[in-house]
Amino acid sequence: PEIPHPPWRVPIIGDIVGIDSRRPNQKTLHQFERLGPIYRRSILGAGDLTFIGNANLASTVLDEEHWERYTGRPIRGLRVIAGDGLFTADSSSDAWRTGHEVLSRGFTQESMRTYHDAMLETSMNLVDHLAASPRQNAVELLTNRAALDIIGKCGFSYPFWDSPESEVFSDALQRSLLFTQSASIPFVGNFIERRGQKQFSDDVESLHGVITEVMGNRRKIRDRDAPSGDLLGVMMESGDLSDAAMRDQIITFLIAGHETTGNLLAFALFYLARDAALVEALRREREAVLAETGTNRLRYEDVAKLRVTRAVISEVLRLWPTAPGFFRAARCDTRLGDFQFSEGEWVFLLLLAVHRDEAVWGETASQFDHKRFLRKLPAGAVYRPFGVGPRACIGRQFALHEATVVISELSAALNIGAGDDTDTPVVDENLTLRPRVAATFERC
Ligand code: MNH
Repeated sequence: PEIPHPPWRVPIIGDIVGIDSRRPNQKTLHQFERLGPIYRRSILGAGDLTFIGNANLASTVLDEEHWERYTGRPIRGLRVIAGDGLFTADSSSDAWRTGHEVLSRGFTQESMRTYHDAMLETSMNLVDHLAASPRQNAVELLTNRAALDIIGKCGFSYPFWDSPESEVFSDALQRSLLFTQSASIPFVGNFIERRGQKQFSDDVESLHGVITEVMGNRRKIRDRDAPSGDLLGVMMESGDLSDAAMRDQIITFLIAGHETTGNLLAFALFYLARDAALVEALRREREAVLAETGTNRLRYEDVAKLRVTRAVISEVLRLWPTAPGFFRAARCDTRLGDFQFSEGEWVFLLLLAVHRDEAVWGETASQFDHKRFLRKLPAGAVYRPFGVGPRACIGRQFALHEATVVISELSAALNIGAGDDTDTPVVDENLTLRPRVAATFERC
């Protein structure tokens, strides 16, 4: 059988009708509704793009024996920015093997412990900023700033919060990720690429300028009080990475550690703003944990006990996986559902759809309900917001600890109100999913 394709195939050029270059992943989610859980666009000059969107097909391609991570076109596009950093390097390269081995040392329990206080401190900063004006129209900008500050401080001893580099970095990153996404879209992407090239080069230069600043700063403080267990510390001490390789890794971690978590926090605030009882539950849970210690400051080991807070975060990442999907390629000739794939053929697994599979999660699959994560997950669930396998997210524990700390601090300190009356956020895309969140905050 032939894999379904969207209607209105154009002679010679192929399946270009209905591509949404601004919100490609949300468009794909809707395509599955009419085309079924697998469909393909065949486009002149771009080849075949195959999308999969249910749990059953996902579990097939997540089997590492027959399928492997594939460096898709948007990822290759990122190499101009992130070189051979951990995210963009091919699995078979020395850059990936060395990078993975060295940087893993920055994510041990021991290192995670040393990051905790910086996460708390930034959370308090975020509370102050949210409470500073009665209404915030772009909460996502502040949560992204907080996430950049946290990865900057924990990874590289570089606090971004009050630094002018913060805005430079965020703006340049936001635009260049959008460019990378749009330019990698078949057909329309070629026009976008030509139009945006100059701005993109400028942005890449700004990003690299910030990295020079971060490295210079770290070298200065190195002799005084270098926290040797942080990401830059483990890279410098290993002696295995050239300066160029370190730059690639720094920019990779500032990017990977910033947008995904910052957007997750904004999504969480969207739902908390609409459920005062849930906020109350988070406060009670926190008070119970703190009562055992007799202080009002969360310690590292307290965070794992915040089960409801953690369930909120898990549910946000189910409904809105901020990294909305990833690529897999066939290692050999193999079957996927009813279809035959040859070695090297690839698919894009849309987590955004897989996480909403009604056959697994029931008919309320598209609604927010954190209680799902207080029970055993349903049979057949494929829940992989951080990927899986050797190329899974190296920052998973970091992100979950961070998000739990931030959400716990915010919900304890602030009453949160919705800034509009929608029950679904408007979500922009720039490789990650980014909600527009308006909300009101007051200290309680
Ligand atoms: Mn993260 C890879 C999701 C936070 C650093 N990350 C991935 C992948 C997913 C992902 C999915 C695999 C993508 C693929 O297979 O192509 N990451 C997330 C999400 C969050 C997140 C949803 C937050 C929420 N990631 C972080 C943080 C850091 C980080 C925080 C750093 C501190 N992630 C990475 C790196 C990779 C990665 C580095 C690439 C790992 C590799 O390929 O070896």
